[in-house]
Amino acid sequence: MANTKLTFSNENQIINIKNATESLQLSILTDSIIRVFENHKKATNSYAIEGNKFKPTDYSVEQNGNHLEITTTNLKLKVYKNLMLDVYDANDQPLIMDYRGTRQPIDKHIDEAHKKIVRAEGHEVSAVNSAEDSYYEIVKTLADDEQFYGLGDKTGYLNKRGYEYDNWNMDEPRPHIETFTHLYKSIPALFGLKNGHPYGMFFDNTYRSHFDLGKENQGYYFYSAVDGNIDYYVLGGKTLKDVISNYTYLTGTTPLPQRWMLGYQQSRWGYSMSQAKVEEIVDKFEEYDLPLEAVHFDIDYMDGYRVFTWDKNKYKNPKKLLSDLRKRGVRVIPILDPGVKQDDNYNIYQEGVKNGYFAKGTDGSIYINRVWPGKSAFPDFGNPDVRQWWAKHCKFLLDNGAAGIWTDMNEPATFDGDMPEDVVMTDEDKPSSLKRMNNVYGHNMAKATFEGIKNETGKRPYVITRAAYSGTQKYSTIWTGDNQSIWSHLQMMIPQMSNLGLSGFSFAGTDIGGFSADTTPELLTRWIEGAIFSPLLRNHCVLQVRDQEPWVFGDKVLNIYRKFLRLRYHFIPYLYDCFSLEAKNGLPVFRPLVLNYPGDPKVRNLNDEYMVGNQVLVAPIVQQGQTNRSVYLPEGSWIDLFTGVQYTGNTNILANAQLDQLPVFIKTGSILPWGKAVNHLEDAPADEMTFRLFGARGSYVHYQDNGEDFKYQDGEYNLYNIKVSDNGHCCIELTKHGYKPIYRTIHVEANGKNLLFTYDDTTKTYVTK
Ligand code: MIG
Repeated sequence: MANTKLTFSNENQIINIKNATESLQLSILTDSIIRVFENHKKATNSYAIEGNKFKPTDYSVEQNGNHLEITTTNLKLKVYKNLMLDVYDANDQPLIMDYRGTRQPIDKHIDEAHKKIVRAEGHEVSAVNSAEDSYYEIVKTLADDEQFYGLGDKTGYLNKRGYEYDNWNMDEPRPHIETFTHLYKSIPALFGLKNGHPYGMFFDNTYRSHFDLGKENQGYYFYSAVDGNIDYYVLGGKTLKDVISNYTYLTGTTPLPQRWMLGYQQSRWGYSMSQAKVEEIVDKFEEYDLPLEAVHFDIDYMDGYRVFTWDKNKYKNPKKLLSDLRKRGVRVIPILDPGVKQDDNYNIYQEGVKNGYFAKGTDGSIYINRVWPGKSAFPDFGNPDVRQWWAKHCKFLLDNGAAGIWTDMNEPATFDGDMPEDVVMTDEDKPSSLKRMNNVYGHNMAKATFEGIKNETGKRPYVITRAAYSGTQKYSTIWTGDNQSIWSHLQMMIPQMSNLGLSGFSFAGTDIGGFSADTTPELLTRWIEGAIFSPLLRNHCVLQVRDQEPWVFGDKVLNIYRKFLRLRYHFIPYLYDCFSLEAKNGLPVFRPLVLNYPGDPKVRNLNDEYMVGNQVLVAPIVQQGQTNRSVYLPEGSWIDLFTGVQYTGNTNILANAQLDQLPVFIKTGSILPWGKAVNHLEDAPADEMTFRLFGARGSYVHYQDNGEDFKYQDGEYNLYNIKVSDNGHCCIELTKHGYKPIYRTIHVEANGKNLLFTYDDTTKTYVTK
């Protein structure tokens, strides 16, 4: 075969390459994104990528000795006669190289008979999805100096090298630990630094798939799948940031949230069992002078867990309750599960049956499994009609005053065994099965819910989903599912949120305090501190565990909790600015240091620090009993947010952090907007804003819009340029005025002074006295 010749065609940025037996298609989408496709006659529609992503791109295709060479400004691909593929960057640095050897599975020193015994006792022998049952595998060479990031919500550490993972959405109630290969989400987006050179790969295949990232062997890593076409994207870019931006260009960025969504939210399974309990919680937030934007209603508010109903025995008038709460500044986010109760007298079930909207067994009857409502049917969300139907019914919750919808159990989770893979579902316009649709079930449910809210309200929808696939970030925020009130889960928050951010999910959060198990005063305190910059800021827990509201452990914890919520509110305009940038460039708000400093080997395995945008570095205490810690500060100079002490970077410092302290460092030269510490974010446009300079000079661009709808997409937003120059001179310019209301007053705290600017209508400038 090595001697057979390659033939190829090259038309409209698509190159079809053939040898005697096989063929390969390369599509040059942009100068940094190339799709690698081998047709196995499986479905080709993508749930992650919407619309045409081709950009007119200059490239060349040449026969070069023993290979075909495809070159764009950022990438060079070499295809050999056996269709082996090597990818280099613009400087001929190897990025992604097909492995020429054969795999050498780890010898576990066990025969089949003993495997069975070990399994029977409940010990897992290997990942659920071992490469051995794969339909195809893609093996690439691994360098000694190569790190991996991304992959969504996987457990473990920031750098995924040395571990194996599966892509198969599942509900995982056991304590999430680093040996688990998969949780609720499948985000097959892998980012690497090979000898310091960044690249990415996105494997757009929804079937069960597997990554081994140098666990089996130090010389290679591989991806395998049980079915589907070979369909992956090579992502290049000059920097790791470029690579991430290219991934989100392909799968979409997280849209700008409504401003209030960045405020504090309280939740608990059980609150919504009674109206009185909900009111008591809101009363307590007022009594203790704590910020609160939303209370989440778990499954208890429904009538017998029937979706799109409200229990009239518990709630005389839900609409009135929600509107009363809203007047007090608090919104309500009710939950929806996919399972529709099998009940002939229930309209949702009736409609689903009548229209054939539920997943079916192979015998054609409606597939039934048990979830909260008892025996239930499962909407076939891969069918666009089903999504429309679901979207339409969201009106019920919105009419009652819901400010968003929380979608849970959409892996899909079931009580009576897993849903079999042959359950019949629809893949847009063709029959399919769970085998292909499992990993996009939550995606399609979230998308339907997003559309329901958008159509009905015209506002930026607030959907929170547990299950997701690549691209779900366009429709929903996510939380990391059922963590536990244990220190290792606070520790895991940092790498998990970091990798979710790199994987496109900028709007994400953990259950603060821990979902299952009893929290402790110290853990709750360190969790609210460590998570205070988490885009989704929600305390949530399960029924039955001890209470974990801010006040339950007495004044000491309460005062610290309040202090950090105040800090959060000061940072909301900054977070919002980060989101306005993110919506364009796809770079996460909560990010690992490696994204900002990929050239610094010291941050490539850093699991206990994170950054918020480019300016804020956070080093939380995530160990029980600790009151100081080592903090690595990368290049440049850094200012302690609380003491003002300045440190030169490229070094470790020892930071003190008593229970009420969180080490936060601001990059010298930053100007940050400083929001008001209110208990409820106002809907009315703010007419003043404060900016704080850290260091002697700096500049900053600040974004403002109405914070709730899509008008900003038509230019209804403002941009302010704040600049303090070397001589201490400060100047503010409204560089874009598309949103009518502007700040009339701007305070700038710089170099120990508080400067006051007012807007002068005649000159249309900010003036100071
Ligand atoms: O199996 O609705 O992850 O946040 O409180 C439990 C009850 C179902 C799981 C979610 C959790 C939620 C809970 N749900």
